[in-house]
Amino acid sequence: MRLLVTGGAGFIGANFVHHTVSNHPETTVTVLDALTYAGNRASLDPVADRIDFVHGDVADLDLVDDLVGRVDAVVHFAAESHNDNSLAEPWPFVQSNIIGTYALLQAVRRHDVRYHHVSTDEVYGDLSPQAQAFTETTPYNPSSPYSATKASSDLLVRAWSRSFGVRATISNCGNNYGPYQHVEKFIPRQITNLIDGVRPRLYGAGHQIRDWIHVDDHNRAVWEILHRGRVGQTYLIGADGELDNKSVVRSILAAFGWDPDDFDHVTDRPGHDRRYAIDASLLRSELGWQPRYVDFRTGLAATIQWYRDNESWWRPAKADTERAYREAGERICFAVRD
Ligand code: NAD
Ligand code: TDX
Repeated sequence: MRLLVTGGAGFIGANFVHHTVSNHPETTVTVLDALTYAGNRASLDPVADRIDFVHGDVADLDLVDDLVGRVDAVVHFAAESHNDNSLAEPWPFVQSNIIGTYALLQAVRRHDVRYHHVSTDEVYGDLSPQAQAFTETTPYNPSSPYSATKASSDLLVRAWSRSFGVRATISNCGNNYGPYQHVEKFIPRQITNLIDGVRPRLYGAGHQIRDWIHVDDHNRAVWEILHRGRVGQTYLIGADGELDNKSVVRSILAAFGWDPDDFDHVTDRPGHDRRYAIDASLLRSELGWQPRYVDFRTGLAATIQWYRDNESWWRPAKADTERAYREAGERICFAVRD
């Protein structure tokens, strides 16, 4: 199979390319990536001689049409992915996430190419602590500009599948963790703070719940859906990994041998979603997928070790990222109500 992977220099896309090259050497991989601040060519260094890399924008209709015409399938990871950035400046999210998906859909439609769309559980909005987990039929209710653009892109895929017969599948996954994740994101931010001797930063009281999954488990599910999923179907990907943010920070502190209260509460995110939770029964029953990382602390320990071993990968982005948080108004709060 000839595969086009968009966003392959980002966190999940790079791990997907590594997985594909290692486990499915019969597949030829072309990566299309704009190398935004979130893309890092170095994430593909271990496989550089086994893939083709194209530096370009998924919203470039002509480029995308040309590349799609040369492959059998597309896996679309490329997106602006950080909620905090979407609150500060939404336009790149509209451009990359909506127009970029439109460009790909028009190309796969024209060339009759199989398409897998990588999306997020955030399209469903948030849940109260007692509510049932999201399923494939939960109504869309996005909260942030990021999740609204991802929801928009999912709806384009559904429409192109139904109206034009595009051979598409969609997956909506929870929060990923693992190697090669940008230091703006929650877990790598706290790990790299602690490596630098800086206290972790918890938004508000830290009661928000995320459904964590190791990136390798996510990518094995994407591979299964691409090859054995039903065309036109949406699959939720989750590993029963619900944890509140304070517990995650405390697990990271414990792994570094710090006191459980050695963190700072900082300004909360506006519109902060309370809880995400995924029911992945369909994926498990239909495709037989199961997570390998069932113990969060084991996956976290491996991730911490990766950041310790790969400082040259994350160090160049660290100072700018922390400066951006300060400039966006993040402040330490000394009184946060539980
Ligand atoms: P990331 O920000 O780490 O990487 C995104 C990549 O896309 C970068 O390499 C960037 O350069 C590239 N990119 C951005 N705009 C582009 C454009 N216009 N043209 C070409 N390339 C462009 O993101 P990630 O965390 O790896 O997320 C990948 C996908 O998975 C996204 O679609 C995201 O919505 C989805 N997702 C992420 C998570 C998570 O926890 N990180 C969870 C569920 C779903
Ligand atoms: O310093 C921090 N302190 C903190 O408490 C940061 C950066 C985050 N947080 C909180 C906010 C969230 O409740 O941690 C939680 C996770 O934050 P992020 O890593 O920014 O992820 P989130 O907003 O949940 O979205 C992620 O999962 C779904 C990805 O960034 C999205 O791309 C994906 O769709």
